[in-house]
Amino acid sequence: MTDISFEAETSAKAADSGANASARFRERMASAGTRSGVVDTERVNYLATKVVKGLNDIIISDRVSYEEYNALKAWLIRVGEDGEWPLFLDVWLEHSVEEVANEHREGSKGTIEGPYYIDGSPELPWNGTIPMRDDEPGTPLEFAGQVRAVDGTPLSGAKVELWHADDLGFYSQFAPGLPEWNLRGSWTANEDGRFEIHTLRPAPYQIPTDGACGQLIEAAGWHAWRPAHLHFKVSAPGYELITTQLYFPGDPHNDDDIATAVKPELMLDPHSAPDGEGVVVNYDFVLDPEG
Ligand code: MBD
Ligand code: FE
Repeated sequence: MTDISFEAETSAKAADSGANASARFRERMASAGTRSGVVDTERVNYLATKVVKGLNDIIISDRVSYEEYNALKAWLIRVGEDGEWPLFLDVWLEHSVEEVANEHREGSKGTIEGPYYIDGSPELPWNGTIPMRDDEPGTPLEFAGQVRAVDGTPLSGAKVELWHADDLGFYSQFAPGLPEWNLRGSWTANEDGRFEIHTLRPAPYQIPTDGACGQLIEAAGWHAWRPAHLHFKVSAPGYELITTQLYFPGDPHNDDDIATAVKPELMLDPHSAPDGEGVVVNYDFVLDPEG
């Protein structure tokens, strides 16, 4: 057994996590092809005009001063320096983009991806254990379920990707000192579309407080908390991939998630494990056909 030292992890700086999130996002956009992230001129003209006008309207109607304008300028510069554009956008805007994108779905509810997804996590059998350190702190969580189509067909071979923070609220590849794929894995559902995930129950999570986003939160008198959550991407050939998160009842931040990403359909119903060790929970994912 290795003794876990949290020293590296807890020395994590918002700017390091921000730099990682910015770099990972750029890589993904690059590998998604030349046209990804490109919007046609007419639409840019329409949307950018509307955004600029909206801000000008606020400045006039709320009589924004030079002090306030310069505070905003300084803050925006810092968001860039800290690499916190991914964090800022995903916390305060992505939920509306997700709402529009997933309105048509009849299957499981989606919610935001957030800034900490990494493609290509270790592939595990249908009932595998998530990669973790020998004495990874946390309560064991046995998460079982089935992937089905909206018509009820079990989706054999469906892929269930899970990523979550450790007990201190850090994500591997975004905080120092964590094994590369810690608490990240990809399960392949069995012939009946079933999977059994062995992991740990995540703890409530605070977004980095020492960077630009933390500065805004403090200046506005807000809080930095997200409720404890598990992130998923579930997919099968011929079906629309769903990105979602699941939550635990009773979390103090289920009703005031800073990222506005909680929905009633995403609440788990965990029970104590029969052997008294940890919790068990069941949740099925239902996918919409493509096209
Ligand atoms: C997270 O872990 C997260 O899920 C979101 C949406 C934003 C910041 C950190
Ligand atoms: Fe998260």
